[in-house]
Amino acid sequence: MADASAEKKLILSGIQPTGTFTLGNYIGAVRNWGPLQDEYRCLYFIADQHAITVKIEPAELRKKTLEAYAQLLACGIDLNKSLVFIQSHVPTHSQLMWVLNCSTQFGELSRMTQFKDKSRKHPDDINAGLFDYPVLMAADILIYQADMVPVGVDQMQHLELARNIANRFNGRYGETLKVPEGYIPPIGAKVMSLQDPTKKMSKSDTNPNAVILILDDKDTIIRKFKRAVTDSDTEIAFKEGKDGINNLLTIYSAVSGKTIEESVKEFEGQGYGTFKMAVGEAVADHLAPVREEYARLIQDKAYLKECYTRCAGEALKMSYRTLNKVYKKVGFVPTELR
Ligand code: ATP
Ligand code: LTN
Repeated sequence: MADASAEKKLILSGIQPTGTFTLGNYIGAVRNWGPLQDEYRCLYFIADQHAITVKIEPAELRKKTLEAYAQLLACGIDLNKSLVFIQSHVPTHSQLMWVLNCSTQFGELSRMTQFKDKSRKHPDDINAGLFDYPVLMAADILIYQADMVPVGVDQMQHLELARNIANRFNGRYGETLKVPEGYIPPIGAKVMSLQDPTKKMSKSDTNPNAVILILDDKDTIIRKFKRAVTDSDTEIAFKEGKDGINNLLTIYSAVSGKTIEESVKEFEGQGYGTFKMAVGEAVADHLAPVREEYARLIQDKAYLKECYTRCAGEALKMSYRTLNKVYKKVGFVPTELR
């Protein structure tokens, strides 16, 4: 990690290893993480502990965790500048979580949209982890005294909760935890499903045509865009009621670096077919280097291990500063063991 980092503000974010990253994860979150590395001190991690709140086979979780780690690096995160680690390798997150649980109300957790959605999706397994998920997320953030958390719009409610927990803890025990800010990208904070553009594009969607994966090949990407659900109109415009076209314009603008207005102008008077093809081409070309870099990295398990081990060691050291402070504030008897 770069030295002058002591004065730099700290950025932290995580992603669950629940599958190959989607274009939504990429545009809404991960691709923004790389460019932040020069200005901020950055910590990114694979949230494997969050991933077990829904059923996942152990062998699959192990495999997906390593794949997610390699995908993060392939998306432009540089280990000379940032720490990238696996959540379960840094036990202090869950230690802090216990304390924070006691500053969190049952009522506020009951109101979390993601909890309600996931409970509806998995009615046979509404486990306590699913309910408590946002408190672990708060601990992930607060344990490093993070200044800013870059996430997609769907995570803002959890971030707001983390801020409330920090404020409540500080109110009760005195200034201890930094209250973090969210960082939402200007374009693409919520990329929608290609099959139902009123729903967010999600890794765990069971319809493969709804989701572009960052490792999809060019033909697959173009095929999925060709099938994207739009509307019965013919105008390429960014307007209320045109969810499918709005989503495609957002995606196109995000990968081409153009504004929505510039994109609308570019396709003025053209048919949906041509437009969809152009979006598919632009996305495939944009993702090609990520795919190549991933293919190289995933072969080198020894390198990946060296990276996640070193980074977790550094993260653990950093996190103890907050954990020790918190333990002292709440009145736990000090020990030489940490
Ligand atoms: P799952 O389907 O397993 O819940 P997910 O696709 O929602 O997964 P997460 O691991 O929960 O992905 O999210 C990782 C990051 O990607 C978060 O910052 C989240 O806000 C962002 N993100 C997820 N989906 C989208 C989307 N469709 N558009 C923009 N950002 C997104
Ligand atoms: N809950 C997030 C993943 C996540 C996270 C975090 C994001 C876990 N811990 C801390 C930001 C900061 C999600 O589902 N996207």
